[in-house]
Amino acid sequence: MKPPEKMGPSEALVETLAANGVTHVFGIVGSAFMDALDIFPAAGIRFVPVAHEQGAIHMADGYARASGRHGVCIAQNGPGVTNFVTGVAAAYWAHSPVVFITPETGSMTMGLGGFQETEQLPIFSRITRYQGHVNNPKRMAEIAARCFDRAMLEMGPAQLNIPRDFFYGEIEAAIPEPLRISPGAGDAAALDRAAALLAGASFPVIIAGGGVITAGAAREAVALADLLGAAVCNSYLHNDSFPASHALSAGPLGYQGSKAAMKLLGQADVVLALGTRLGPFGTLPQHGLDYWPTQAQVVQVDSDARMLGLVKPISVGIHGDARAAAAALCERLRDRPLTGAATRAARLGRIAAEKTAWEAELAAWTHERDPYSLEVAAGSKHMHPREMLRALEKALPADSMVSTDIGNICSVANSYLRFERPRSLFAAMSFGNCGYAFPVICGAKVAAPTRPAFAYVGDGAWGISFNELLTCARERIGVTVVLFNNAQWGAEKKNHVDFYSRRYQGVNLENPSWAAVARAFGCEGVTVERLSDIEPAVRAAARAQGDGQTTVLEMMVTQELGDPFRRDALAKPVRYLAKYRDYR
Ligand SMILES: Cc1ncc(C[n+]2csc(CCOP(=O)(O)OP(=O)(O)O)c2C)c(N)n1
Ligand SMILES: [Mg+2]
Repeated sequence: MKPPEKMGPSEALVETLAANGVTHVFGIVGSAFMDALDIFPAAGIRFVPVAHEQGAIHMADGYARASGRHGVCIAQNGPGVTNFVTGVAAAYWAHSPVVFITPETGSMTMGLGGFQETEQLPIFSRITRYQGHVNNPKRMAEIAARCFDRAMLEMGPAQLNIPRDFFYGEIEAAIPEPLRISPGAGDAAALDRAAALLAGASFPVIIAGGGVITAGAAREAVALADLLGAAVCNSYLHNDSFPASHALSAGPLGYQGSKAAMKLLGQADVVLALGTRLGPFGTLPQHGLDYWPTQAQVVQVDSDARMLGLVKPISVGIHGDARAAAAALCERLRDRPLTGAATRAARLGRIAAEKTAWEAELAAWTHERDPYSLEVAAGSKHMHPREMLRALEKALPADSMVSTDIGNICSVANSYLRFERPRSLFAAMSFGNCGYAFPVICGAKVAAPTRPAFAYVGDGAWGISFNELLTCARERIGVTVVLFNNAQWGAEKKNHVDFYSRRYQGVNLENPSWAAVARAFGCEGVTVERLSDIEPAVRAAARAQGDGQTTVLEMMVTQELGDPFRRDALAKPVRYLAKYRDYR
């Protein structure tokens, strides 16, 4: 660390950002932090002005997920900061190392009910990994640096809260070196026990989770799978945790996931859950398959010790980094006799057969077959969502990044999203907020400007998020929005169909021409009516990204709906009062 020198607190903050490699900060300008903003350019930091602070925090999230570096955003105290809330919660559950800077009412008026005053720490207390409060301007660099360290250490959002008068003054400060600490491979005895279980397995299966992505463990996961001859399932919405073209890749578990993956997991006698918390939603029965192998021995590796054994019972818990742990397991297994070796050929045959069967089923599954879907699709000229998603999958350029929103069609897309490398899929994770995908892909594109970038968004969720088209046009961020226009909040309508005798409330949408709206914003907008138009439209939109041009591809699809999100969480209505008798 360099010796302390005289500087202003704004300089201490900006120097700390620079020391952590920050080159982009998303936000909306505000008087509270103008003294620091003023010197961003001199520190090599581009301020990316957005349309809404929720967009800024989602962009920081997408930036972090695409790059593996910190995503950073800033907002005006009070309303600017409260606009961050949903995005912070989303980043928390996406395990995204974002640092969000929250200037606060001045220290001399706090508590007096002045302008734009609210207590900014309690609001975020349950959705952050760390909250740093600058309680004295002399501590600006120290506390800012700690936010950056903790966001990486715990893979989640850190808040940097700064009373706005603390940007001014004269201090002596030293800028701390970033601390990057890895938990390592984990306890040696636990690794030994895990290796023994895996060596004795006759049908080992690996679940590759988000930890494989954040730890950069792709190569180690492949090596371990090859060594064991184990099928590899992606944990829910982490379809980029293992290369899809690999012979051992079985596809994603969870909602609208791969039947091959679920059937193979169902046969496992030993499961290695590598870098996954085995979240409750991602392990629910799907396609009528209750696939979790309750008799299997489970080895779980997670860098957050609190996740070990939390959701599913485990035999061995390893508190470690997915990459280091996978490498340590490879080392222990390399020259060891493996029970599964005798049946390796049969197992590989089984894996190939399950995948072929699932592919054939998917190819034939061109539309939904429930009575509601058949009815609404019968008279429609629009595309079936599944056929449209298949055509999209084929049209996506190599090395594309895709973000997905929360909605019925986005969820069905899970079966049609395959990736060869990590940091390619940015789904709205467990927080599940509609409006996530578009700003997130904008942030990802800023981080990885040469990669083709696509956001899959339903028309309802689009209404929440399309304001960031302004940012795309103003800042020349070129992404492609694939907008599913089915004129409904489909995922929720599905519940009306299944549980509420089709008594629709607030689910039908009257849309403008979204393609025309995009053009009015200074972006490109194209209405896509036919399957054969998808590939040329995707190609043209991807090319335009290179010129900083954003395109909205408005896909006209039928109103049919895939299996619901939460069959587990709903029940047929029961009414007791005469007044509500008909509502059953
Ligand atoms: C911010 C937010 N509000 C409401 C919901 C509840 N919700 C979940 S899915 C959904 C419908 C999504 O509709 P759309 O985006 O049109 O996609 P579709 O289901 O039609 O494919 C809603 C309203 C949510 N998840 N997030
Ligand atoms: Mg919709």
